[in-house]
Amino acid sequence: MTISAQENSRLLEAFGLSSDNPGAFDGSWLKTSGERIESINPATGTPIAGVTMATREEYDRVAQTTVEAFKEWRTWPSPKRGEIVRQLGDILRQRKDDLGRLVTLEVGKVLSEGLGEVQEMIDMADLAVGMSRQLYGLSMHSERAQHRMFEQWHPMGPTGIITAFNFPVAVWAWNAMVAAACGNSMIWKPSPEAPLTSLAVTRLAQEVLEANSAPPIFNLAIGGVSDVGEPMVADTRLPLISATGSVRMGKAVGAAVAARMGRSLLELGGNNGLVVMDDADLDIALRGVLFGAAGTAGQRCTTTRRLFLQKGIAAKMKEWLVKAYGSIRIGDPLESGTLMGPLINQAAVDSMLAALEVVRGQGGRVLAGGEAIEGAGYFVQPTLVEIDEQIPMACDETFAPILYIMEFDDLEEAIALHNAVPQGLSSAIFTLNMRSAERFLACTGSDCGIANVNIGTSGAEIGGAFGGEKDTGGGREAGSDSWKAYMRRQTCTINWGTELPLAQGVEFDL
Ligand code: UN1
Repeated sequence: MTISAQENSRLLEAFGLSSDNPGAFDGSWLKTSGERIESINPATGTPIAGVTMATREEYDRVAQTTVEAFKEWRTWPSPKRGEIVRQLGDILRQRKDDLGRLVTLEVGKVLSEGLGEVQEMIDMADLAVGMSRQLYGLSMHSERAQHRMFEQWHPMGPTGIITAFNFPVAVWAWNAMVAAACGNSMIWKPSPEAPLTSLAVTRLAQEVLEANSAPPIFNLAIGGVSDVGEPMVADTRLPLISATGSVRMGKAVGAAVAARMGRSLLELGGNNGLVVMDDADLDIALRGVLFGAAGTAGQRCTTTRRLFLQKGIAAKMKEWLVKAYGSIRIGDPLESGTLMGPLINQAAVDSMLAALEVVRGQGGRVLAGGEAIEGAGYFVQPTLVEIDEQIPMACDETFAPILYIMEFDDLEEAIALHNAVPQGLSSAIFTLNMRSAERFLACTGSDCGIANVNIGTSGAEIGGAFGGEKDTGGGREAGSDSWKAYMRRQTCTINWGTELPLAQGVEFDL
């Protein structure tokens, strides 16, 4: 029996899940009546458990409860809200091992990444607890005598959170921990590919809310596009929609939310490039490329998809990479020592193979990998493709472990190639030359939301703002001042004098 099969029932039990679960929560679990879906273990292709999704009416009920919960939650002092987030972080610490394993079981990322994802949730909780005491506004000097002027931040309102399968719980935490500290209630629409982890997390949140008699702010509606996705995006009761996923999805969400004057926070696809200069420390460059390109089986929005090699080191790096790609251990992601698990489903395998077909037609030469792996589960070989110019396929994000390799003469050429794609999430340069590093970070350098030196494109810490430009959608989540997206700003001017002077010296006297 594989480790996955043994873990299946133990993990379901650990989170109070059965083979058939309701797919909506609004303080209590709804008797959902939508379509039944199975969560499939991508390493075996076998079902883990089923979920009955929410209908449109059931979504509506969850949304109404979320609106009611907001009315109370916004009146809690922010540090008291932070205390709830702190307790959620504590429970995640206690349950890290099981939740990390469930992530691995359900989406196929290797165990150390499954655990890392839960650690990312814990880190977010810690950060948001601190934020709850630091939701600072500015004060400014008024031009009018005996006047005081300042900005303050209020909770934005009930928030819709749409997440993708590849970070099924961490991305919820980026949003939920901060949104809760800021005073928002929320509804989570997880990916139908990863319903069980969302149920497990919601159960942990339920424990914390109930223990504190807090209003139901962490709600859940698992459902398809027409029953949950579209009604949520069009819902004028939700002033903020935060969506993570494909560019295609984000363009539809962004347009629909803008049409009703809502605010959207979009974190969409990347097509992340990594530049290796002749003077780089090639040892760390190789490791950075391997984790960035093959880690998570190429299913991160930050995955390294394009590698630019300066001509002096190109042959050597290619040789090392081909060798390393041949020894990446692929297999059961719960087994220790595995470096690459499966893709999420058969459609992902098919789309990788179809993309490679097109790539070959566009002149790409496969240096390593290129095939699906026969047998149970959705395994593929990590793939290296050499290209002479940036072919159209290399401008698209194929959510699979395909790395395109290009050579360049000088840094100016590399930067031009790097920026010549529609997406703008993450980027990296490996160099020991300070001028090259700074050139890459200058405003005429990388056009991405994330730019690293001697670090790969993936694996960002939560302390910085996370997100990207162009087709990546422009949103910023997680650290820094990203909390501002979850609040509304109010500028206040107080006249404590006995006159009513007008700004800009305007006179209006009878
Ligand atoms: C994603 O793939 O949607 O920087 C997020 C990283 C992770 C987050 C990835 N911390 O790779």
